[in-house]
Amino acid sequence: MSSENFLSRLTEVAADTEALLDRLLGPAPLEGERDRPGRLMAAIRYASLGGGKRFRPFLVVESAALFGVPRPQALMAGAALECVHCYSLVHDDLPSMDNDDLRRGRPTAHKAFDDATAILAGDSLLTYAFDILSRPETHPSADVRVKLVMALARASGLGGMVGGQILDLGAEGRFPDLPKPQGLGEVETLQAMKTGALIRFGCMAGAILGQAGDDRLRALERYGAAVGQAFQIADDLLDIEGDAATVGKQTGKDAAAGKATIVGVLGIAKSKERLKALVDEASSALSVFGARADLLKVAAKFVAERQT
Ligand code: GRG
Repeated sequence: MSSENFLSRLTEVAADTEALLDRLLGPAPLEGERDRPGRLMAAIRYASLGGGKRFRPFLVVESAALFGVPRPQALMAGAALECVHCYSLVHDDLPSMDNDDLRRGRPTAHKAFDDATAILAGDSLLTYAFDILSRPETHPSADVRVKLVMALARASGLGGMVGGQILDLGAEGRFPDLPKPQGLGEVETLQAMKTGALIRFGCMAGAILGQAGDDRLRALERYGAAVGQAFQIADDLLDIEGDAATVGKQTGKDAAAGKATIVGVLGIAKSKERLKALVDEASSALSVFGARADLLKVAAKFVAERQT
């Protein structure tokens, strides 16, 4: 399995996710909705369409393929995950969080609209994710849908991404009652929550959709944990070594903000060694699937070497 294969499959999932989100985020109100206000729809569509690698939906689609899950179902779960991801980017870019002007090579949502509209667009994307997961189109079994809802809620919320985000802000010294993370272990925990939890969910979603046994679910969880950490280290290295035009957002911000990063603790050379070890760990976690998981193994390598 080559990296060209991986890139063409990623591009296919990105195109399918774009088309699906475009349909799901149409103007017509659904049963139970009164209206879809135009300004809010415009901000939601701005934040979620026309950009992004769609790496998280790719993880859902490819992990689901290991269990023969119909692709339209996997794409629905992937679209739900992407909605949570896009909401997190909109809120993360706000002046009270990371205060960024550029995202995906374009003005951030609050710059293109205004803070209040961006906050509400993020809120809508978050709740819409669970609307998508709860539809029979995502899976005919209500039991599977509830498992997906619970897993995504936990990955996104206080013990997952949002919890990681407050620890991250605390690491900048913003809150007197929230001590800065000390040492590698605490920084790893923060990042496993902030960035890792959604990536781990993406990998586990395929096993949930496929009603897989616990051993296979745990194998994908282990893979997702390694990929999540590799993703964050690569992101931190891009912040130091990348250029803003290629990365599509401002670089050099982590050190300036005093962020807690693995690269900050280990240094650049050791972090690059760590990346290689995480790619190996990701591959070995998938051994139970044999060659059928080769694409996911290449994906782990891509994450570690990514330039955007
Ligand atoms: C505000 C609740 C809340 C959470 C924010 C995701 C996040 C938590 C912050 C984003 C800040 C950041 C730079 C995190 C590092 C990793 C990351 C999520 C990068 C962006 O994801 P990509 O590269 O982006 O997949 P695209 O644009 O391709 O979707």
